[in-house]
Amino acid sequence: MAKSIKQLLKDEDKRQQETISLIASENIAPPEIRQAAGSSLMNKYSEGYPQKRYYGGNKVADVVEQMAVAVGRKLFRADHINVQPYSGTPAMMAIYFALMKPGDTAMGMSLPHGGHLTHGHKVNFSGKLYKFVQYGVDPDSGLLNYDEIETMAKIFKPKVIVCGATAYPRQIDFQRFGKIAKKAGAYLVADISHIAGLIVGGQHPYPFPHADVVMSTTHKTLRGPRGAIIACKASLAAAIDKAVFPGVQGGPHDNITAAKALCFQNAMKPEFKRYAAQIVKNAQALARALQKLDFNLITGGTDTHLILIDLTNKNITGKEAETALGKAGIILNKNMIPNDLRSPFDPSGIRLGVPVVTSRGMKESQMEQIALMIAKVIDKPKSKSVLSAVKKEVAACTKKFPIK
Ligand code: DSN
Repeated sequence: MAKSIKQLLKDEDKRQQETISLIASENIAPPEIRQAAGSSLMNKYSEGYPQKRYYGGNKVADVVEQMAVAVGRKLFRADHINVQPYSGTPAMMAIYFALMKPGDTAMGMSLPHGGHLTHGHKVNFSGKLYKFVQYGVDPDSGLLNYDEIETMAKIFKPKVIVCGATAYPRQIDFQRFGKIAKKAGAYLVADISHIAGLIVGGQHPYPFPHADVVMSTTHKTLRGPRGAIIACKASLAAAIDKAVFPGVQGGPHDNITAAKALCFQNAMKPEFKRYAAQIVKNAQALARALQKLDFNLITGGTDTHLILIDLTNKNITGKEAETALGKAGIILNKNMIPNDLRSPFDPSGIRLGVPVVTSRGMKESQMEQIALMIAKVIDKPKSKSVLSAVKKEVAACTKKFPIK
C-alpha cells in the first residue's frame, strides 16, 4: 500500500536529519518561520496591497504585510520593496514586465557559466519573450570579465542588464555593473537570491545604490520561507507593484508574508551577522580542504557560500559523483562548469554550498571531515564498503548537529 502523506512528511524529516545537504540553494528555516508558513494566514485572500484590497477581513494581513515591507526596506537598504512575489521566477517576470516590452534586448549571465534560467536562457520565458544576449566568465580564470561585459553592453545597447548568479563562487562587483549599465543607458537588475544572507550579514557589498532593481528569493542564505522580494528605486515603485499584482500574480500568500517578516527581523539581529560570517568561513575551510585533496575548484576558491568543482581530473562525471555521494548520505548537485563540453544532464562538475550545514551549527573542523568523506567516495564511487563506511560517518556527524 502507498504510504500516507503524513508518513512521507516524517520520512522527509528523517532524510533531512540523517543526511548532509550541501545544496548551495537550500537552507533550514527556523521553527518560528515554518510555523508562520503553516499558520491560518494560509486561508486568507488579500489581492491588492495594504488598505487597497479586493477582499474584506484583511485587518491582520495588512499589518503583517506593512511590517514585512518596513523591515525589508531597511534590511535591503531600498527605497521601496514588494514582498508579494511567490518565488524567484515570477519575481523576475514581474521585473521584466515592468522594465521592458516583449522583443526588447537584455543582457544576462548564461546558465552554463553560472547564471539562472530567468537570465535569458532560451528554454525559459525570458529567452523566448526578450532578445537576451548572454555573457559568461573568462575561460581561464572562471571570473567575470567586466571589460568584456562593458564592450557587449556598448554593442548591444540592452534595456536591462541582469547581474547575479547561481553558481559563481566569487563576489559580484555591483559598482562596476552599475557603471556599465549607466554608460549603456540600461537598467541594472541584481538577482541576489544566492547571496542575500551574505549581503545583509555584512559579508558581501550591497547592490544598492548601483542597481535599479534588486530581486531575491528568501529561502537561500537568508534562511527564510520559500518566496521572493523585489526591491527598487523610488522611481520604479509603481511600475514594479503593478507588474507583480495584477500583472503576474493573484492573491499574495499572506502566511509566507508573515514568515518573510520574521526572516527579515531575524536577519537584522547581531547573531545573523555571526551566522553569515560562519558561512563564509565554512565555505573557505571546505574549499581549502578539498584543494589539499587535489580537487580542482573553479576560480581557485570561494568568497561566498558556494564552491564549484571541475571533476575532470578525478575521472568521474558530475552525475556519477552526485549519485555516489547521495548513496553515502551527502546530498549535492551536479553542475555545468564554464565551457563544459558535457551535457547538462551529466556535466563535468558539482556545486557545493554550506548554508544548511552552517545552520546546523557545523564549523571549520566538520568542513575538513566532510571534504575527506567526499574524497573517499569520489575515489571509489562503486565500492559498497566505502559508501557504507562514509554513510556511517555521515550518520554520526548529523546526530551531533540535529536540525532544530
Ligand atoms: N534552483 C536554484 C539554485 O539551485 O540555484 C536557483 O533557482
